[in-house]
Amino acid sequence: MKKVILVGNVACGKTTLCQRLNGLERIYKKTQAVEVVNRTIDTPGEYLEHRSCLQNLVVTSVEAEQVLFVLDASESRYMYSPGLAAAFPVPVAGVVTKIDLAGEPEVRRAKELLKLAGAAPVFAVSATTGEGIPALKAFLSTEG
Ligand SMILES: Nc1nc2c(ncn2[C@@H]2O[C@H](COP(=O)(O)OP(=O)(O)O)[C@@H](O)[C@H]2O)c(=O)[nH]1
Ligand SMILES: [Mg+2]
Repeated sequence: MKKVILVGNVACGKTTLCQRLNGLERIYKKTQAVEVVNRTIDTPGEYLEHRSCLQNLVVTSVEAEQVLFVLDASESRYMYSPGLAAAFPVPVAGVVTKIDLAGEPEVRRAKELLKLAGAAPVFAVSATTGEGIPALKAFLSTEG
């Protein structure tokens, strides 16, 4: 699997996705600092929400091969500025999470917002049910 860094708001589902990608038991744990789990770098949501911390994400992403912008489909609040992906030194893809909690229009809106932020391709998953996870894993396991 590519070395991945997860970026996204507090509680959007980064840690749960990290656990799912690494085949770990899904246990709630507040992320207080940058954490490396196998080849996944999990980050606190505050790094995206507090704009003065954004540079920490950009610098830390140098360690990764792929950035994932994560967006909760069931939550209308988001912090991705248009074109934000261009600030990162590695490719940025998008993951809409919690699709089990949202309707089709919300999922579509979340995908569009991630595309606007410059993320491509964009996946839609539920870390709870596992829906969409195989496609994301397949993408992360491809070279280049
Ligand atoms: N229903 C549902 N809940 C989820 C999903 N992903 C995460 N959650 C829940 O959302 C909450 C925040 O998740 P967490 O992974 O800690 O978010 P983080 O702050 O981005 O790391 C937890 O209660 C998770 O169980 C999902 O795909 N579906
Ligand atoms: Mg977390």
